[in-house]
Amino acid sequence: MRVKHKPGSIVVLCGGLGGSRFVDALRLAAGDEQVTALVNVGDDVEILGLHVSPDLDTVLYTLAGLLDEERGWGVSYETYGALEMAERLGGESWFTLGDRDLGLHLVRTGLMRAGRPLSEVTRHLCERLAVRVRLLPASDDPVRTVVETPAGELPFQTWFVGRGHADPVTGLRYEGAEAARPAPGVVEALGAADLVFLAPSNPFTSVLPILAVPGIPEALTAKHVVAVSPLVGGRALRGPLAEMMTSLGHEPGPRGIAELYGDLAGELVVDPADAGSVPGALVAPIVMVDPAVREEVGRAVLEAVS
Ligand code: FO1
Repeated sequence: MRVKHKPGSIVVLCGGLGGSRFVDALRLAAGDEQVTALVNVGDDVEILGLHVSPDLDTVLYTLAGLLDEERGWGVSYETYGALEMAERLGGESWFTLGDRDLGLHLVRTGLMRAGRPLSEVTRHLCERLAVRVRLLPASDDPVRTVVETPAGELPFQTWFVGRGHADPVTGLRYEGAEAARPAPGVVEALGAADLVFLAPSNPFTSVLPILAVPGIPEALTAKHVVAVSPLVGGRALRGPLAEMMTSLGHEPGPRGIAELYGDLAGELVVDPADAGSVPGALVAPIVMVDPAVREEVGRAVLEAVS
């Protein structure tokens, strides 16, 4: 069942698994053509000479029905022959790239080396995988999240995957953001949006790196912006967000999320488990691990905000 009051166009600022599932929920409820995903590139990394865009790929694989849902990244039914060979030959193997996933990185990197920007390459990949939701990287310019820890500054994937996010986070910065420009279509999509969501993604590593690109926050002023809490019952469904909030001096719960986004979001949606935690917050079920409940979640969130 589709939503009764279908909003015009919806833009979702997102990254990671929570963001991908939310984009999936919204497009199931409102229709693929209504939804644009504005995706974080701060997690991007070069591995074995290939450009890897984990957040774009998680959204792409989720919408194409290819995601390894259990693991939350990469392609299901993967094999690892290429990585095993690379390791044997002394190549990088700390970042697990499966054979099918590598196929995508080879194509993306080839097109980028031929001079095509990430946004154009992403459009090509969507077309080939029959993904009709519009996927836009926040920027075609490099923006890289750097994590400050007691062990020093670490590139995001070194901190997250290489060191298992064990180092406490004392700060973050988004390298390159100041000089980055929004990718083509980003400002226009936000300008045309009837509704903008800050997805239930990690704010520090997924949403704020998007908002660090000059021109993007400005395009949000006077828009109906709704944040969806990435915490349920004080915990992230996955990942180190609650620990990060604590080490960065924020309350690890929906109230901390509301304070963090401040005036940027006019409304906050929280799960029924957190009803009453933030005065005025809208309540809708936001746990959407199971693909079978996503349409219902998308519908409930859209009903709550319209
Ligand atoms: N996460 C891991 O914990 N270990 C990995 O080896 C790993 C490989 C990987 C390869 C491709 C990809 O698209 C994502 C991958 N991820 C891996 C997930 C990724 O590091 C994070 O989920 C995101 O960057 C955080 O949103």
